[in-house]
Amino acid sequence: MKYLMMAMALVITAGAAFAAGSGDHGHAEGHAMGRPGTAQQVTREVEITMIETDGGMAYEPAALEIAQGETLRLKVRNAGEMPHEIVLDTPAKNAEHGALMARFPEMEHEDPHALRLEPGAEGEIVWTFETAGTFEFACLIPGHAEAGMRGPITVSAPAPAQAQAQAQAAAAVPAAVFTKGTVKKLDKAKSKVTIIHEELVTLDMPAMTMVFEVPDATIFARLSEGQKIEFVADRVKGKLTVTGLK
Ligand SMILES: [Cu+2]
Repeated sequence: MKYLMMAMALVITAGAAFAAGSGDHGHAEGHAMGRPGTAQQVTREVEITMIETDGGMAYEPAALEIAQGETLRLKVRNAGEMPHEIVLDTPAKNAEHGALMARFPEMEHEDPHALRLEPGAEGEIVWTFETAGTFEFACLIPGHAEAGMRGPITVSAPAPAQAQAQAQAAAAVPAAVFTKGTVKKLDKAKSKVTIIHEELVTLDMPAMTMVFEVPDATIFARLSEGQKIEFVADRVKGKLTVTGLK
């Protein structure tokens, strides 16, 4: 009885989530919920267990609360005796896929936001939740979501103070990165310098010999042909420019 009530509570919650999210058909490009994340981006790990009970099927935990921008590693384990899925999407998309699954029960999902696990199997999804809103995780095998395998994912936008702090951090000027090079040629008339340079890490450019603009006259005056230098290069108005010199 306890399990049945739990399953009913889940169905009611999922119903509310569906109402909130219906009408959202996602974007033409990319995914409405965000994008696949990388191991380096993971900010939090969450363990999810798929369970079968007397009264139905469920996920533990039954809901996910996420801060916008978080990258989660969802470690999912199927503790049941049947195969199960976990598909993260908008309620509308999951309903759409669920209807397809009813017509093609053999269909398996191969998306980065979905997993299908055999009994006892484990798997993981790494996902960056870029969009605030209500999404859901559900098993789209016919009948399973209805039996309780469906839960809301609430992605909350950061509070104003937090958003401001994030914006400030993003605007903070990174420390200048100096690159070693040798001045090959100076063009005084055009205020350009040819530098045999090492890898320009900030511009993601391999070591090569290249012409740079030098709009800063004081920097240009300190350059001479054959000189070994350490300089800062940047893209200014679409042109590769020397913006600093040690
Ligand atoms: Cu299932």
